[in-house]
Amino acid sequence: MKLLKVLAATTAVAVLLASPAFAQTRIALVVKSLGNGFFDAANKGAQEAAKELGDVEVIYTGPTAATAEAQIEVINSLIAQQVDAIAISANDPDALVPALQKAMQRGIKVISFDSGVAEAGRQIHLNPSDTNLIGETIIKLAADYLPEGGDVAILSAASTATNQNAWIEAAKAVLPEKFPNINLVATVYGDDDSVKSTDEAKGLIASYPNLKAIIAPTTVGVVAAAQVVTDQNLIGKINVTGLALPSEFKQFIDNGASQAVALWNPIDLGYSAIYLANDLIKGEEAKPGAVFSIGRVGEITLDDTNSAPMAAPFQFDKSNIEEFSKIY
Ligand code: RAM
Repeated sequence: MKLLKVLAATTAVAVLLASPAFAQTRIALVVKSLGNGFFDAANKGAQEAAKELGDVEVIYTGPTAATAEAQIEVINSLIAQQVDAIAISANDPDALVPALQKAMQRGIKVISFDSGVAEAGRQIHLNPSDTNLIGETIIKLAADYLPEGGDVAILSAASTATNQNAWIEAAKAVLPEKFPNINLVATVYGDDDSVKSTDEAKGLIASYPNLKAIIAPTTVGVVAAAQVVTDQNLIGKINVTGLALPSEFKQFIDNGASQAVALWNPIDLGYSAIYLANDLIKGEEAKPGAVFSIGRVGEITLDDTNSAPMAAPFQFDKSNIEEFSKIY
């Protein structure tokens, strides 16, 4: 009887420790904005990592609109809650630095993932993939279906977004030499907001009658642009491409509004971000050359800016989007 009671008590304690409400470590996954399927997929991976680690609770949070101001409010509230770490995808590389420095002064570990924070405001940045490779990929996706060349335009996310701006810069750098017949006529910003992205896509189509492709390096913008092309009966005239979440975008490969898009695995990205934040909490030091374990995804080595890239992006087209759309 006594043994049974002891067993029951230990089981109860074990259950309490395993339940997130009693987790010893709280890591906030702060995204550019809530309601974005890409970040929901990253959160899926983050929760998976928390489960594996056992004593970690992931707080999935972010503003409703993808702005730096709104993210600063979220950061201040997380500082007040004394979370152990913040893993953030930034709407602006510089504007978040003072708030994140305050967090670090209070002992909170800070990493950026997906969209980076300037070095002064974080300990590590986890890049989904190599920036130059993504820049070249988004142009190539358009160029592959434009053998004669022609006018293309970029529909981006927020004008201050670190990741999109870096990819666009890299894309522009390879244009003259590698894609001389591709003519980039404009870059516009839909702020990862469906309504604004739709308006911007319509604006591009109205302003550039010879437009042959819209390149949207954002999962929100690419869906909006493909919907506009579909609604305006422009399938076959304007090819929409960029970075897309297969589960949201499959319909536009199926209907021909797009020939192909690319992306990395957002589940692995969120998963790895939590592992990295947890490594810092456990006392590992972020410094150039340091090797960090990211669970089932493997290891990463920090470069001289304490950043590290993950894998190359996958390309999705008619041959494989069905399969990937079931995963993310
Ligand atoms: C959107 C966001 C995110 C970006 C993807 C490709 O969901 O802007 O930061 O990585 O697109």
